[in-house]
Amino acid sequence: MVLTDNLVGYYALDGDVTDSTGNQDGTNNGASGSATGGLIGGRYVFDGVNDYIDSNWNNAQNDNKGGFSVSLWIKSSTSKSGGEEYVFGCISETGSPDAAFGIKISTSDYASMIVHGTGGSPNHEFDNVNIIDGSWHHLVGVLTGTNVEFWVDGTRKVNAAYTFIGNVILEYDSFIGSTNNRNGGPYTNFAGEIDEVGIWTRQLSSDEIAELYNGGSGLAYPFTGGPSGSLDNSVFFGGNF
Ligand SMILES: [Ca+2]
Ligand SMILES: [Ca+2]
Repeated sequence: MVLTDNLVGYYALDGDVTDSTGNQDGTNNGASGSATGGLIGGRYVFDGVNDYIDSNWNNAQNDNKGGFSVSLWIKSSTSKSGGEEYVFGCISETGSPDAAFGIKISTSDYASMIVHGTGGSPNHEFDNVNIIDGSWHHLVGVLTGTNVEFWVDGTRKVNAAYTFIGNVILEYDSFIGSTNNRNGGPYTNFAGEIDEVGIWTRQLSSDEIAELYNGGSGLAYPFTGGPSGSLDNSVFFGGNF
């Protein structure tokens, strides 16, 4: 397994919103991009009012609960005490309550993740560590097939068994810098900077998340410069694993 396996969208945000995988380029709606100033290369700056990037990625045909991961970096020094702000997400219309997946900042300025399954079930919602400090932070949300994981700066802060009963079908485009509210536009926009957004239709392993975090330096697509490079682990470790 290599990091590019099941990578369905990667937005380096180096002054444009192209998808490095070639699957679907994003569409920028007001955010300000540049070729420099990011964690790796450039990044986009969001005003917290109406800026967002439509990833143009959706997955209406699949239950993402079976395996799904989103990795991104954020930087902000603007307190969210006036209202939570999404940095990535989609709220679907399938089922009641709606399916949803989101990474956001709570009103306590905590990194947070939310997952809804369809069909009437409890939310998974996780507050964690305060990250509104003007520095870059790595956030990864993972659905493993049985558990929800939330990683902050290379550490798994949450590992909780699913309690919801339904599917996590993301039938509309996921947004970067906000969340898509039932295909009705952005909801709770983010004020700050976002860089290196990746979407996988599988679980990322702890080793892979460590590679992406890379001691706080990040790892540029196509992920050939990390601790174990792009080598398949079965080859790297001599096929014993
Ligand atoms: Ca970048
Ligand atoms: Ca604006």
